[in-house]
Amino acid sequence: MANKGWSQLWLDYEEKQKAAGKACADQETVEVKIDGFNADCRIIKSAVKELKRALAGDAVKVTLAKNEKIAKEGYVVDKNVVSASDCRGALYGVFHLIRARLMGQEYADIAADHAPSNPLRMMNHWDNMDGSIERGYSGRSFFYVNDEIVVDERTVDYARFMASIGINGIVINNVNVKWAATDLITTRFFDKVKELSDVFEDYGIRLYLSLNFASPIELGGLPICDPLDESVINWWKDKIKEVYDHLPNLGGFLVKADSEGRPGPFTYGRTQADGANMLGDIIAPYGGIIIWRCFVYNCTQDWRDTKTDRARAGYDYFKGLDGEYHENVILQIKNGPMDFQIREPISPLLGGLTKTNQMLEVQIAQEYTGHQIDLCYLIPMFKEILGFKTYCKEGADTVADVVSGRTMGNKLAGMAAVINTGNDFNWTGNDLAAANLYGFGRLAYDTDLSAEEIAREWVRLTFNLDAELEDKLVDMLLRSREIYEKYTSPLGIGWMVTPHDHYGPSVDGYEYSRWGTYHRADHLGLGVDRTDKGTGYAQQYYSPNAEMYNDPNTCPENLLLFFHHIPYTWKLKSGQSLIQYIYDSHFEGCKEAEELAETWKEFEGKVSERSFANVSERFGRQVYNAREWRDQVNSYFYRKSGIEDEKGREIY
Ligand code: GCV
Repeated sequence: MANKGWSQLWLDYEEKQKAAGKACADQETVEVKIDGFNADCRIIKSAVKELKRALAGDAVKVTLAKNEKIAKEGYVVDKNVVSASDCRGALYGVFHLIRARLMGQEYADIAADHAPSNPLRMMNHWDNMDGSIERGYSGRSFFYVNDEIVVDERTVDYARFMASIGINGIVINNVNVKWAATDLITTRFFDKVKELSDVFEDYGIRLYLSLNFASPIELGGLPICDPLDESVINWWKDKIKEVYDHLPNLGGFLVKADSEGRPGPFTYGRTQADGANMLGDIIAPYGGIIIWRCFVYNCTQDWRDTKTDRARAGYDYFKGLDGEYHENVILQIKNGPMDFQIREPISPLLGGLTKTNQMLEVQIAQEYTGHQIDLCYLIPMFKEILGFKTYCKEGADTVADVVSGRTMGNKLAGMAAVINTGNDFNWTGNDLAAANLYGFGRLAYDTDLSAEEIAREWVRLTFNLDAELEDKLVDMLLRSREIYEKYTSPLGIGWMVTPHDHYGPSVDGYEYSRWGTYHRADHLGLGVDRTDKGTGYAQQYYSPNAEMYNDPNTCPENLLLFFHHIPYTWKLKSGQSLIQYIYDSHFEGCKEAEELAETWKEFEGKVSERSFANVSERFGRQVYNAREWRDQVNSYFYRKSGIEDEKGREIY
């Protein structure tokens, strides 16, 4: 599909047909019978189109059957019959059938019965209207060029990819809503947003917009945006009516307020609930929802202040308002209390809130995990997050339970990812980073899938490898997160990255800054004391997690430095001292990154030349990066501690 100018990712039907020896695949061989669904439904039409393209060459009759007993957006597939109670479910079932065929299953063996784990399965774009992407590592935006919205064939392919992995909501603009993006809710852009929303609707996807909380000032000319002020409320009422007159299918708004310089209710002495509920009440009659982010913290901290702890902020600001948020408001909570580090504990707000709709936010854009240069398959991390036992309730208390709505019976619940796409040929910068794009959607739809199952599916759908190479690639993906962790910041402490850019090492880069992201290394040890004697963050968890984290002897070692200030001579369970662990893990991680690059050489001639070249170039940069990290971290801690490497290796 190279002639299109962009890859077909895991839906490259032509390649698969070629690989299966069906060179001139004929769509006419595929017959689709519609039983009980409205054949004019736009989603059903997309499903039929997709079946014909994907299965071309198969002499098959597929039936799409309506069955009211099947769960919302779920499906049953039995050989060549796809049943569902709604059109989205039918489309997902169709993609299941296609997946099974592309992975080599015969119709006679295809059997599936699935209901989505999460009601909301969303992608968040941090695309700006000038075409740049905040934390984007895959080229420019494919939604915007020079402050104009683009809707073209690529947009349609994008919607197909998202539907194929079960995504049902997409936020099309950056949460930092600035400049032209504020105008997305004005006549300047309504027609184009509507066009985009129609493309999404064809694939069962709702379009959402990020909202500028200061719109009453910036668009309305009001002097304030106080959520309890009558004139502000009236302005929003008129505005939201106007928006829905033009965009009747809009899902709602995502709001970043009082965060990193963005406007919000705090300016007027109001709470986060005041802001969210005001918008929620106004949008409710239109069936819209307000997704309110909990990424609220003081980003003007004095590094000498050891009592203020950024990790505490989300819980401190939001827990006290539990139960005050209205029914169509949902809080979106980052997986960790800091900011998408390679390892962090789980945010104590997840499950800490017991009377509030909540959803999980993760980041597949690799801001802190290698910029889609370094290989870092994130699904194992997401599995850990979902599997975390919060102890918020007897039974059904994991993060997966909480964010699916099972724990507290919420209808509004789910998962969102900050997306890793751009207009690069391969969409994700590194061909292998598409595993995270694919994997997030599959996991959000079915949180029981394992990281390995997802990796294998993606590998098999994307490439045509023999069993041995398939195993190798799956293994590379599965090991990649730990490898990245080993050569970067140790044992949960995070950061140590080049300020602002966030790629490459700078151990003290954020140490004396205002962002609240300190490692607190001195000549005796490192780590942040977040125990009851320190910042008290550990106490934000339920028992027994609180006690477990509070004690360095029971704290999981991979989070030791997040919760404790530990001497370099501290003995880890392996018998190694902390300083020796730092040296060893950095040498090891770097060596393993070199091995990944070496193993990739075996794929030459087995994947397309383009893929081979793309990934080889990335591995070259990863190895360079890993060496930089190893040398900078090791020499920093050698100089600080004055303790020699037991193994006598050269530390620069
Ligand atoms: C969109 C981090 C990133 C910012 C991002 C912010 C957020 O701080 O570095 O680029 O802003 O998170 O999630 O709002």
